[in-house]
Amino acid sequence: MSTETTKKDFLFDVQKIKSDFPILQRKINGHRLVYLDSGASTQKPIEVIDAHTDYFKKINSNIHRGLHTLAEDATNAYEKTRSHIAKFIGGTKTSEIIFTAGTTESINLVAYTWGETNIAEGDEIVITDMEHHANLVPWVMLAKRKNAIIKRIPITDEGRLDLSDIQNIITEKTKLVSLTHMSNVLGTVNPIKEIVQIAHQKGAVVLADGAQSVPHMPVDVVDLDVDFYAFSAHKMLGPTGVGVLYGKEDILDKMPPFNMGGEMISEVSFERITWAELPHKFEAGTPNIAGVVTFDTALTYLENIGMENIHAYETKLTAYAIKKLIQIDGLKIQGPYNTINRGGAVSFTDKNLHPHDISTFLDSKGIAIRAGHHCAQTLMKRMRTIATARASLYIYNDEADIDALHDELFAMRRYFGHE
Ligand code: C6P
Repeated sequence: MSTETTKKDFLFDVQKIKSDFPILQRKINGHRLVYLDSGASTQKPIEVIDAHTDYFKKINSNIHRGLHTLAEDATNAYEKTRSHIAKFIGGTKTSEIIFTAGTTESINLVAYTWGETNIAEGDEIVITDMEHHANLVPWVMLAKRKNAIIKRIPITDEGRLDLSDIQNIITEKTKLVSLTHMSNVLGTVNPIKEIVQIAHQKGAVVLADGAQSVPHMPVDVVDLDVDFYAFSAHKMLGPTGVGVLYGKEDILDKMPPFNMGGEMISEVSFERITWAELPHKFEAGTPNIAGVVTFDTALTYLENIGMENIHAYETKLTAYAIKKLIQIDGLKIQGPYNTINRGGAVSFTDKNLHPHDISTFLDSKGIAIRAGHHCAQTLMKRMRTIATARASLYIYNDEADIDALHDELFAMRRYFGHE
């Protein structure tokens, strides 16, 4: 993580940041685009868009194979991103950074390799009541295959983890604790470090789903002491189809490979096949080279602002959003009302209107939010709702965007006769 730009000396010039994102100039249904769906995927600054084009204009080639200049340039650019990520998440070894297609694939990789070899009948896998399907379905299916047991850390009505019974939930039988660092629905930031300590005392490994945290706050996986950490480039200004799995080297070393094919082997004969060194053992075939190379520019863009500054700015903007939304009659925020250990995913329900109708109305005014179950159906059930509307914030949002959301929600209630 770059510490050159400190919290104190950085002026968060959101207008300048906005001007870096060409898509924000677009009109939607005749209105200025107010993009409040960054939890689903963020927009891309011009630097990232140009880096993608430049890759194809200047260095396009396959990696780790060719001996010609282009192949070397592409390999170096690809590996440069790996080193950059290793620094970005706390100074890990590059052998511990595996490129995948996204958070979903990163978690599936662990479930199908570590999970298949380490989970046996009667073992316990602990998740929480606020997981995205990406961190729930692979474990439920693994448990079914192995006759293992899924246990859940419950949540409070406020939308925080309820750790009051944690010593009975994580036990000596627990092999894995897999939980989200930040909820994509509630915005809650979970105490990963505390949970890692408890899990390690009981001999369990911990996977944290960082899809919603790495883009918004400084994350140091070494300090957190997690065993696995997963995230996606497209939620942090980078391209789609690129994800990261961080894993501790000693654990990755013992895991079998995930996909079989080219580049993940050392020697192949009909009698015996040996695997490539880390991290290549887990990167079979031709990866998304252009995407990985482009991701480097996204990381630099974020570092130039500084993750501390991003976190501080978004916390202030989240507080403003909550303050404005609670002024609207009939609207309920689903998730913590204060911004302590809370990110900028702000879900809400309206006592009269379905979230899909809210989203459609807002879209007619140029405002993009997400509505639905947010790939968290079990969480919806716990919240006693079938869906929520969700505004999710990022570095290019400002108070004017929140005001637009507030004013149109207010107008919407009047329009539907629910003043
Ligand atoms: N959440 C949202 O709108 P992928 O699709 O693999 O990049 O990320 C999956 C994922 C995993 N964990 C969490 C906490 C997530 O929020 C997501 C993606 C998006 O909330 C799309 S459903």
